[in-house]
Amino acid sequence: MQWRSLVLGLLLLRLGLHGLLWLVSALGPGLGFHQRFPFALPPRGAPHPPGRAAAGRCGRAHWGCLLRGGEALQRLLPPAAAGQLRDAARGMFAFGYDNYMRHAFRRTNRADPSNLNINDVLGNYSLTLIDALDTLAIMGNSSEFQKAVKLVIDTVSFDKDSTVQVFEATIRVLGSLLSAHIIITDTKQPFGDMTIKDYDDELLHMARDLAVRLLPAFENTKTGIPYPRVNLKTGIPPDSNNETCTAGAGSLLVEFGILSRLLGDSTFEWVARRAVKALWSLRSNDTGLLGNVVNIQTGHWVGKQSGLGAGLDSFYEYLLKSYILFGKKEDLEMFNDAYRSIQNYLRRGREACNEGEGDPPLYVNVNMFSGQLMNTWIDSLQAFFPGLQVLIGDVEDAICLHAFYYAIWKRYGALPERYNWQLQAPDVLFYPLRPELVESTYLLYQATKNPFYLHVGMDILQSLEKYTKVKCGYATLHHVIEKSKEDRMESFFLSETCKYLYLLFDEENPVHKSGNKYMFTTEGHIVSVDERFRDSLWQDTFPEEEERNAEKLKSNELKAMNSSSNCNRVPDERRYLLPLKSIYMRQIDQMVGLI
Ligand code: DMJ
Repeated sequence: MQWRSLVLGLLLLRLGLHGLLWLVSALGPGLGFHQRFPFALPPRGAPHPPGRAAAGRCGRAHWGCLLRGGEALQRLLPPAAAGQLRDAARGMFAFGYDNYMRHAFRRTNRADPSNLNINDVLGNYSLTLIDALDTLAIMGNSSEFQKAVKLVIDTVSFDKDSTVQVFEATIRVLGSLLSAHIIITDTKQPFGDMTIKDYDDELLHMARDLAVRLLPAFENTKTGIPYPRVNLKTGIPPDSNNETCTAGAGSLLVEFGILSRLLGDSTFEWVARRAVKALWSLRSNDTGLLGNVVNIQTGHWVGKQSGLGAGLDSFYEYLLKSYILFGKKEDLEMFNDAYRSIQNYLRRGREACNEGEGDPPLYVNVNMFSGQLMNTWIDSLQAFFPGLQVLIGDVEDAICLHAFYYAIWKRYGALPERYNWQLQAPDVLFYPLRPELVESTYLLYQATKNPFYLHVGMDILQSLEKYTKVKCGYATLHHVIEKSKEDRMESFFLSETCKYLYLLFDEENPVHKSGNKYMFTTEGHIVSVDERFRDSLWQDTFPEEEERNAEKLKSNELKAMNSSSNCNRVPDERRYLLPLKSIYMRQIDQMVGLI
C-alpha cells in the first residue's frame, strides 16, 4: 500500500472538509452556544417509542443547506479515497495480527500481574488468534484464515488449569469459534474460499468443550445467575465471588443459543436464558431499571447504578440481538421495556436531537430505584449505544449521542475510559483500543450512507496510527492526554476495531451484499441470521413461553430490525448532508471543550 499517497489523499480530504467547516461556521452566526453542560432538564416524561420516525428538517443553519444538496461533501470523498482508507484499515489489522503472531502467540497469554488494567480474560488459550478469525475472513484473506483455523485446531486446548471470566470466554472465544465454524460450513462461501480441507466440525466441538467447562458457573447458584468466573479444569474456585455484573451474567444468550441450536442440545440456551430472566425479574418495580452488580445467591443489588456503559451495556444489546437471531417475542418485549425505562430515566437533554432548544441528549448514570443522578461521568463503553439505536431505527437519537462521543474523540485523539461531562475532563484516562465508537460510526454509515461518518472513521484511523502504533503492534493508551502507553493490545482491537473500520470503508464487502444476512455479536463476530437458528428444537425449555413463541415474527419481518434496513428512516434529502445541524454540532464541541 502506498502509504505516502494515502497520507497525501487524507490530508487533501481533511483540508477540504475543514475549509467547509470554516465556511459553515462563518455563515452560521449568532447561534447562542451554551457555556456549560448543566443538564438542568429533568428526565423526559414521555418515552420515545422505539423506531420513531426521523425528524429531519433543512433549517437555515443546517450545513447541508449551505452545501446545496450535499454534492460538495460527496465530491470530498471520492470512491478512491474510501478504497485507500479500506486498505489502511486492512494494513492496520495486518500489522497488529502479524506482530501478535510473531511476538505473542503462545508466549504472552498470561496476564502481567504488574499491569493493573489487565483483567483475567486471557485464559492462556491463544485468545487473540481465536478472536481474530472472522476478521481474516471478512477481509477475504482465505490463506491466512485457513492457516489460523488449523493452528487453532492443532494447538488450542481448553483443558487448562486456568480461571477465566465466563462472559469474556463466551464473547471472545466461544463466539469466534462459532462464527468461524459458520463461515467454514457456509455452502455459498461469500468471502472467498474459507473451507478447510477435511473439516470435521472441529471448531464446533471446541466450542462445545469450552461451553461445557463454563457450565459449572450456572450450578449451585440460588438465582440461576451464573458465577462470574470458572476454572476450566476444576470448576468454581473455592474462594469464588458471589457478585457479578449484569452484563457479564446476562449477555451469554446469543453464543449459548447458537451453540444449542447447532448441536441440538438445549442445555446451553436454557442456562443462559434462565440467567437473563432471573436478572430481568430483579429490575426495579418503579423505574424498570436494573443495577450493575448483583449477588447471585441472594439476588440483592450490590451495585445500584443503572447506565448504558460498563456492567450493563451488552445486557441490553443481547435482548435485541437474541430477538433478531432467534425470533422470540419475549426478548423483544424485554428490550422494548428496557428501552422505555432508559429513555425515561437515563436520557437527559432536549427532546429531539436535531430540533428544539436545550442541551444535547446524553445518557447518564442513575440510581436504579430512584432514577436520581449518581455521578457525572459517562464511559467509553456507552459509545456502542448509537449502534444499537440504529438497529431499532432510532437513527436520529443515535446521531446526537454519537456526535458527543466523536467530540470527545476529537479532543483527545481517543476515548478516555470515563469522561466527566460536568468537569469537561476525563475521570479515568486510559484507552485500550476499544471499538465502540467505530462500531457506532460504521452502523450509522450503513443506516444513513452519510459521508460524514467516513470522515469520522478516517479521523479515528489517523489517531490510532498516530498515538497507538508501536514497533510490535498497537498499544493501549495509558493516559489519553500525555499519550503514554501500556504493553497491551486487547484482542478486541483485531476482532472489532479493525473489522468495523475496514467494513466502514469497504462498500463492496459481502457482508453488505447479503441483504442483512449477518449480525454482529457483542465482540463483533459475524453470525448468520438464518432459519436454522429460529426453529426451536425442543418444546420443554420454558413451557409457558412456547405458547408465546407461536407469535414469533417471520424471518422477513425480522429483517426489518437488522442493520441497514433502517436507513430510510433518515429522509433522502439528508443522506449526504451533515447529520446534525451546525448549531448543535458546535454546541457539543463547546461542551466538550473543543472550541
Ligand atoms: C468487547 O469485548 C465487547 O464489545 C464487550 O461487550 C464490551 N466491550 C469490549 C470492548 O470494548
